[in-house]
Amino acid sequence: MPLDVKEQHIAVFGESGSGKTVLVSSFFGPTTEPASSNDLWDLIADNPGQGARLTQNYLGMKNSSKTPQATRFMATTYSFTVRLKGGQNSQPYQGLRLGWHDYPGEWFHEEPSSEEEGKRRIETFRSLLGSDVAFLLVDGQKLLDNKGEEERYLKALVRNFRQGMLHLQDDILQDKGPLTRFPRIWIVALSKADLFPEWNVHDFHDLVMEKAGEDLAMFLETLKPMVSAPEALSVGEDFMLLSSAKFELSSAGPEPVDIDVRNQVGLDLILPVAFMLPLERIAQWMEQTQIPMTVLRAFAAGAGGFANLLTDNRQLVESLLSMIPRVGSLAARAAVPAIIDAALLVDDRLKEMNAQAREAQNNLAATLTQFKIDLERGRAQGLLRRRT
Ligand SMILES: Nc1nc2c(ncn2[C@@H]2O[C@H](COP(=O)(O)OP(=O)(O)O)[C@@H](O)[C@H]2O)c(=O)[nH]1
Ligand SMILES: [Mg+2]
Repeated sequence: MPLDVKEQHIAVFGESGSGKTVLVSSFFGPTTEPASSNDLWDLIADNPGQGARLTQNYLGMKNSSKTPQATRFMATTYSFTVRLKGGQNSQPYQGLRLGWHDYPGEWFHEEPSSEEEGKRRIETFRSLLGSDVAFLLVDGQKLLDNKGEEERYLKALVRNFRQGMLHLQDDILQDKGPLTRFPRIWIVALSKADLFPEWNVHDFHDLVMEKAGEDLAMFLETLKPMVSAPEALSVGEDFMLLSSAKFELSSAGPEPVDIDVRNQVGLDLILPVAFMLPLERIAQWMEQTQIPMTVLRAFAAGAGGFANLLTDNRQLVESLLSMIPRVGSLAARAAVPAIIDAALLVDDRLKEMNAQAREAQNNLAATLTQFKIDLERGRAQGLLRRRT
């Protein structure tokens, strides 16, 4: 019997060599090891062949310090399910599904080799539209290679992303006009953060904004005409640090001499970011702007439906539920405090709810409140910087 799952998609943009394949391998690989078992859920690769390949990549790094084979130009979509443990029959979902879409950076500055390839790019790109969250990877190695003149790399990177978007704009939009469903949170993520052991996310943020802040602002301007309610777009407001493993390099060559896969940074924040950050952002947008309900609803379809699982206050649940499907702006205004409460639950209340959910073996609520706790932890540890 197929599981009833809640689905969420992320899009990962990064140039060749920026660490995309290693990232997804290190995200999935450890979950296949008995030592890493999670008390609330198992992570499953929906395509077994894909799961086997990722595991192989991971074990190659772990046991032989061997990095995965380069896959230039290849866009790949992975599908994972967070399968909740225990009989969850009374619950609305038995699992959470994460669609993970890799976009190779070359697509942005190299012409397709054939018409067929061009078509495939557009098709693949369309899958982007189902994502709420996009990651723009900044390659830590390239940052290091350009030490002292980081703007050279950073500006070129952001410009390439922007050019690519401009290029595909017509094909994606066709004559549909601005899109309601579109990634609205673009997180700037440093890959290979182990190369900067002394950095926290604010150091990274400051460098990016100082050297390429204008370019990010231009990227935002490029995206605006593509979406309805462009006020509901966060580009360059969220930052994070990622390291798939600690790589020890030698001066002899590019091959690492040791890869310590136990030393990961930020990978455990990917699920919380995918599933909880959009919900939190809805609350912020509702609070500060007049964003049309159609837009919030489309966005909420991904994230907001969770809100009712996060609180036991009936009234709050009802106002949330009524807000998300179809109400007009007046009622929505009235519901604002409620959704904000649910999405911005903090500290003690959150921990209390998490404990209650675990106690009651409500693994869905326990997982979602845990994700929220994880986001707070990520912030406190200086790994995640969210829009304020
Ligand atoms: N220091 C460090 N190096 C990494 C990390 N992830 C990847 N690398 C290096 O970057 C290379 C390219 O990574 P890969 O995932 O294949 O890049 P892709 O082309 O974006 O898929 C790897 O072979 C590693 O040498 C990381 O977390 N830390
Ligand atoms: Mg790759």
